[in-house]
Amino acid sequence: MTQITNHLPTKELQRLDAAHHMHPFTEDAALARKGARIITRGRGVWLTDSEGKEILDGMAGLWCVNLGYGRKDLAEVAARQMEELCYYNTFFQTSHVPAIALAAKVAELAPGDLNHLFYAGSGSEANDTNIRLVRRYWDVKGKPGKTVIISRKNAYHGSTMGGGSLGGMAGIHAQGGLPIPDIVHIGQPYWWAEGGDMTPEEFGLLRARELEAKIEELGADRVAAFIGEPIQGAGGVIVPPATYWPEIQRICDKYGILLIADEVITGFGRTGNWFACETFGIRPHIITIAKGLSSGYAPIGGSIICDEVYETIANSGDDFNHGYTYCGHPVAAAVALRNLELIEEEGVIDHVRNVAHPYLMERWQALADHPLVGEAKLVGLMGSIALTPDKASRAAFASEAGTVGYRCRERCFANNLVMRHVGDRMIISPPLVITPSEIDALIDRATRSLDECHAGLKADGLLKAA
Ligand code: PXG
Repeated sequence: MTQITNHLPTKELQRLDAAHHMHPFTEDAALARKGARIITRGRGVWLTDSEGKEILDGMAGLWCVNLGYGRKDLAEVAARQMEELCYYNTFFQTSHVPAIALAAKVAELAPGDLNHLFYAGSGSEANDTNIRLVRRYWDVKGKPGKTVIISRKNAYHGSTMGGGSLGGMAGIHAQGGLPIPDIVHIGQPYWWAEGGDMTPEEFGLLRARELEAKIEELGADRVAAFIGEPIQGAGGVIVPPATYWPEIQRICDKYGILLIADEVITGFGRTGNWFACETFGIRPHIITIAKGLSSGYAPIGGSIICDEVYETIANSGDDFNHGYTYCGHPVAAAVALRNLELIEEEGVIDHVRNVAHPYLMERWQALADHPLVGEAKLVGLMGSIALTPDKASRAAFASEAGTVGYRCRERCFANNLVMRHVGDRMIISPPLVITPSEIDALIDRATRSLDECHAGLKADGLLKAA
């Protein structure tokens, strides 16, 4: 068989990819006809593809490569750890230094009394763990009927049976019998699309109070927890109105419901603090982490657990019957620990707060003057713009949702910028180390793409409101 390397022609790589590699969240036959874009290299915020094009990665991979690509330091740590101890389990009364050191570091960085880390290999796995944790907690507390977890429509919490059930994505629920029992969904705090004539503040309260209504409807003796992303990521970088999280917190406190903050995207500096819970003043019992924990250099995730939940389960007199082969994988843990140290040593979070966010904010907000753009949102380095045919009424397009967003994303691809679309919202989440001149390149390419998209919509008669 031919050795498959970067040196094969793109067409041949695409043919082999289509023949043997089934892609996530993809209509594979359609992709096979088009051919996947093949990425061969990454340095800083830049990717190179198999055609030699230099692409600015406005998404940090998939919201994860926060330190940027090509860090020798992290490669060396991985190599060293593989030689020292490539793997050992943490199941049968054993532990190892990378798992111990990373857990201690995460506990130091996490707010409040979130002092205990249960490892997973990904965000989805960590959220599956969370389902087990909160149900086990209430069972040990003598309230086995408290099993329901309340989430939101258009939330994303992963793609395993548990994670996909917690999420509120209709497309995921439509395949494979999800959601699993005792997971229910309330409305999302998406003012732009759903807020009607209300102010954002009024709408934020309204949507938060759906939680109270749901708890009342089910009975507090049935509800174990509420889970939410501080900012919905995959749902379109939806920043909740300022009134939303304080009201959610009040309701969880009032009814004694556990609060899970899914910080798989927002954790480790994305919003300008170590955790978005600090940015929004949320006091969770559990935080889900993954992605930025290792800047995507190794697959690792976990649940950071508060003292009360941990101690209750730890002192139950029985095992917590849950775990994954790769819980605390030594190579992934060593890489993640070094990643967190680098974030500290290089002052990456200060860079986000004091340099990258203020500069990007100025340029991002100016995009709202573009004829195709309604609102422009940015928290830390997580941003979105709403595309609309009519800003004043916040109208949706007459075309099927996502048609315009997809066209805009195609223009971004052509202009060598990775900017995603979710429906007709464009989103960015660049590496946290992005510099002002790279931000200029991002905005210039985004503006060109918006201009071209706008001209194309005009030419094709698609600038119509629904
Ligand atoms: N929670 C949140 C908030 C996420 O964003 C997960 C859990 C699941 O993590 P894993 O590591 O199991 O993928 C995520 C993942 C997208 C997209 O289209 C977003 C994610 C994953 C794949 C695609 O934006 N987020």
